[in-house]
Amino acid sequence: MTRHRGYAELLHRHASNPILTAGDWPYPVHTVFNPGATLLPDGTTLLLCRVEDRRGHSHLCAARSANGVDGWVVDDEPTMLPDPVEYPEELWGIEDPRITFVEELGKYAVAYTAFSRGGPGVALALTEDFRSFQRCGLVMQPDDKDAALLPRRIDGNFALIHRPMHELGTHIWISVSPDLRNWGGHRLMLQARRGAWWDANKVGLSPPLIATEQGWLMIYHGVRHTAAGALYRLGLALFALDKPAVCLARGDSWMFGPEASYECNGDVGKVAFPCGYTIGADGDTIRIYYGAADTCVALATGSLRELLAWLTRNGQAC
Ligand code: BMA
Repeated sequence: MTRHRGYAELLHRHASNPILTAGDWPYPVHTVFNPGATLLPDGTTLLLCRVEDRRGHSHLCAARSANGVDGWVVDDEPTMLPDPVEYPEELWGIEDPRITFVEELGKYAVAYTAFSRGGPGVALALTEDFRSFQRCGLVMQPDDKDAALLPRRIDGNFALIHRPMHELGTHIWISVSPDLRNWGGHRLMLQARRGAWWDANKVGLSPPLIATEQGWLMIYHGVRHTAAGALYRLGLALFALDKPAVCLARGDSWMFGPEASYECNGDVGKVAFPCGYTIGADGDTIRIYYGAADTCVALATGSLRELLAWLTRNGQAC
């Protein structure tokens, strides 16, 4: 394991970062960032990227690659456009997709932020092929974002992780539904800390939870507000497999933060914001796809075993 300023370096930036930029797009776009990710059955890596135009509105566009690093084939036109006529919550765009394959449905569930006149809320859509999408509509009202579905039911219900905003603190919640449309059983899952902590006041889920033998591994972002602006960094927490609202461990420090020039310079500097990952055939290598500075897409690679071991060393029961 390499070290940086004495700290273990868990995620390794790919040498060809950023791996996707607006210049790779076949039509005019301003920025490309915060992609959801999945491996298709033939091994192709699919990224569903957030694409922002010069109005400031976002839509989603798919990029596919055989090796997950280069040779990306980007859809010729937007893959999923906001549909504010049928879905008024999408008036100002759709953002930050997180993809979960739900075996029971034989479909991918895409949880995304719908930017409505009332603020950002959580919407859900289902797809089999990332070409046509069946919308479930707004499932969490504003202000709420950073959502992803779990891949299977827990105690008979689907479970959605999301992040409602509140002046008392912006924490991560989990809610359940029998049908993906009616949601309840809301429970606080991970609280923002207070005071000087790197993850004080505002946390949010980053990519969807990762199933491991030890529990659901969560990569979450903590937002630190400084005089120079916000700093988006990543930490780890672990939750019980059969009771995902129960936190088993939480890391004290962040384990990845913006440092490279493409993470520090862009529309919103000092942001590393992953919405997706893929796991290699060895069951251990994790590729994390993240938006850098709200401008481009970058890739960092790590080992699930090392992430879990770090959490054991640097975490505490929560
Ligand atoms: C969050 C989200 C992300 C964005 C980040 C940094 O609140 O809106 O889409 O990448 O802020 O600007």
